[in-house]
Amino acid sequence: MQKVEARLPAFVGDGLAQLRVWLVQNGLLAETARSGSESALVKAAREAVEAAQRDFDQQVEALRTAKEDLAKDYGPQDIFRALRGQCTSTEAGEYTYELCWLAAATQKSNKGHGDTLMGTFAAVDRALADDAPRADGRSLGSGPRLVLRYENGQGCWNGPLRRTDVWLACADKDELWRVSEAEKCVYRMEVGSPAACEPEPAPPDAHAKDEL
Ligand code: MAN
Repeated sequence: MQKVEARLPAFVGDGLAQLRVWLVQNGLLAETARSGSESALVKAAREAVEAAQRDFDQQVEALRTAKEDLAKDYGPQDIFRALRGQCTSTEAGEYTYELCWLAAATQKSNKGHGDTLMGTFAAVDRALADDAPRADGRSLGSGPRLVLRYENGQGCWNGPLRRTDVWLACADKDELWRVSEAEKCVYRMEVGSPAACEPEPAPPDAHAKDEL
């Protein structure tokens, strides 16, 4: 007799459920159908279909997440992709301010009053800075700078949703230099980061994504 293993088909997904169908079909597993109840073969087949559907749904979800990630703006030459998920913070008076790259900006009370969302990452922008140089080097200086826009933060009492502009300057390490609130609930973070030292981006190439 031919060895059973030699005839086994290759199963994908939930191999166990498919193996049971195959065993029943090949007379190796009893199909004990009671009247009115689902036969073993039908049950195994249904379970195999359900398992394959679950696999398929997971793949579709993984594809959706990957596509969403590809469509996200990680800045010129994708410089912020590697920083995603990392945070930097600074203490200032009654608050500690935290910037999480491409995620959230948060104002944390040092007096135990809880956290306030200052905005979540929305876009990479560019704007002109015109700041005086500082002795410690922690200045945006003047010229075009990358600005990360964080929007839709916690509602301001009697006002709009909080939002934060994160101005970037080239520096040796990621450091949140200072935070100001010139207009109520509109914050400005000045941040030094090696990510801002990248050379000027090449003009957008319409075909770049197609070639991936
Ligand atoms: C809190 C902080 C401040 C903000 C006020 C607005 O005190 O988030 O930054 O100006 O709320 O009421």
